[in-house]
Amino acid sequence: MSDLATLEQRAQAELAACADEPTLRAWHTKYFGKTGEVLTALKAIGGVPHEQRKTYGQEANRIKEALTAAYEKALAAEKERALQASLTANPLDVTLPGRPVQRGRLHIATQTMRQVYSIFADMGFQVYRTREVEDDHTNFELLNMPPHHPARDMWDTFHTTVPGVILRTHTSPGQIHVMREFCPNPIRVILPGMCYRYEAITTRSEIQFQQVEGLVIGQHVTMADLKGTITAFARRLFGQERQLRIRSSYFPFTEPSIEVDIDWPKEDPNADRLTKGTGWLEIMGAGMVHPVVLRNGGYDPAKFSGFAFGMGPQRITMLRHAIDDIRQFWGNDLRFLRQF
Ligand code: FA5
Repeated sequence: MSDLATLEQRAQAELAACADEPTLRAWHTKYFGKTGEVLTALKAIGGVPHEQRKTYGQEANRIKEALTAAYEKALAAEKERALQASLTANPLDVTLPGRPVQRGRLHIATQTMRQVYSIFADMGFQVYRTREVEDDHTNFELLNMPPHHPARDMWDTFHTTVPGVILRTHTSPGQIHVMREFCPNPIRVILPGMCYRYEAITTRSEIQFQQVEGLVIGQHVTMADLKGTITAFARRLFGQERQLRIRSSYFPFTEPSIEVDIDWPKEDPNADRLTKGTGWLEIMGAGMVHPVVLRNGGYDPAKFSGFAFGMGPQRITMLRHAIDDIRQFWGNDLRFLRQF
C-alpha cells in the first residue's frame, strides 16, 4: 500500500513538471505503456495476500483513474497553451480578402498541337502515340536506311548507353509501329511527339522539338491526295492569304519526296534572318511511302500505296506569330509565355 502511495506521488510530481506535449506523452508511456508502472501495479493484485487484496485493488484502481484524469487535463491544457502561443506568434487576420488564384494557361506549343489535331480530326485522322526512346533498327533500318547509309547524316543522333537504343530523331519510326499494328487495314493517322537531335542550337533549330507525322495507307492513294491534304491543312492553319510552296526533295523512306515551305510575312524585320534571305520557311518533309517501307510494315506495295509527312509545330508557331527565336519555346520565360 505504501508503494502505491509513493507511485502516485512520484507520478503526479513528474506530470506537473512536464513542459510540452512530447514530455507528456513520454510520461504516459512510462506509467500507462504495456509495461508501464501503473499497469504493473494493477497486475500485481494477484500476488497480494488475500485479506489485503480488496483494499489494494481499490486503491490501485483509484490511482489509475486519478492519474488518467490528471494526464488528460494536463494534455488538454498544453494543447490550448500551444495553440494560443502559435496564434500570438503568427497572427492571422481572417477578415482580410483572399489572394486571387493565378490562372495558368496552355503552353503555346500545346495550343498549336491541339489546333493541328483538330484540323486533322476533321479530315478523318486519328492520333497514334509511339515511343520517344527507339531502337536504331526502327528509327533507321526499317525506314530504308541500313547501317552506314549516308542519309543517316541528315539526323544527328543521341545514343544511349545501351547499344542500338537511341532517342528518336524524328516521328517517322512510328510509321512502322502503326503499320505493323493495323496491317492489312487502311490507315489514316497522325503521330505527334518529341524528337531529339544532336545538332547545333540556332534561332531555327533546337536539340529537342516536336513533330507531327502523318500516315495514310490504302489502295489508290496518290500524290494528288498528299498535295490536297497538305494544302487543305495549311489553308486552315495559316488562312487563305499565306503562300505555300512545294519543292522536290529526298528522303530514303519516301519516293518521290517533297518539302513544304510557307512564306514569311515580308513586313517582319526578322524575315531575312529567319528565312536566310529566301522569304520561305520549311515546315515539313513528305512523300509517297517507299515500297521497302510498305513491305517492312507488312503491306504489299503491288496492292497498297500511301503518303507520309512530318512537320515541325515549333516552326509553324514561329510562322504564325512571327516568333524570331525557337529557343523561346523551352526557355520558360514567362514574359514570352504570357503573350499567348
Ligand atoms: C524529317 O524528320 C522526316 N522524318 C520528315 C518526313 C516524314 C519526310 C515523312 C517524309 C515523310 P526533317 O528533318 O526535314 O524531316 O524534319 C521535318 C520538320 O521537322 C522540319 O520541316 C522542321 O519543321 C522540323 N525540324 C527538324 N529539325 C528541327 C529542329 N532541330 N528544331 C526544330 N524543328 C525541326
